[in-house]
Amino acid sequence: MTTFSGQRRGEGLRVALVCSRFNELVTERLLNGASEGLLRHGVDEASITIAWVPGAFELPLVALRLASSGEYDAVVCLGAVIRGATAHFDYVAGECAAGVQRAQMDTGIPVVFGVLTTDTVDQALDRAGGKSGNKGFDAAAAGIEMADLLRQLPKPAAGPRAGG
Ligand code: INI
Repeated sequence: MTTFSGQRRGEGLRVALVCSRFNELVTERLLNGASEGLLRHGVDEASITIAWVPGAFELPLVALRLASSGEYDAVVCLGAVIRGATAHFDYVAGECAAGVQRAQMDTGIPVVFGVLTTDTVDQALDRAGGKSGNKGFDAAAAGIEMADLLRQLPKPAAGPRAGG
């Protein structure tokens, strides 16, 4: 029997954080949590890149560019889509999630969905370093775990669609 299990070993990994400015009060806290998560798990500060985008809708394009550059082992998307603030919550959240998933499937590089989707600002703040932890930290840990797992798995036989 063979078992593959990614560990939270960040040593030697290069990680890009893509952060949305929309709802910046929340997203800067997610970014701080994600940075702390990377450093805590051994990622070198010099190996962390941060890119800002206007809103969650723009996260997938930039994540795709970074993931396909060959310069990163994982990309972590950070954003906050808050229902109370917009009539087009479902479009922004849905397209963001679909685009993030597509970016990782098209490149074979882990692209993590560290995007809060909540009804209120308070719920978002709870998950951005408040009483429900920091989902940015968790997203960073997921990126490290996935990058480590992919290091262990057999290489794809052909083409980027087969997973890098
Ligand atoms: N972007 C967010 O990241 N969160 C939101 O809650 C949000 N709302 O409420 O509209 C939001 N809208 C902007 C969107 O992501 C794009 O930046 C904009 O539509 C331009 O393409």
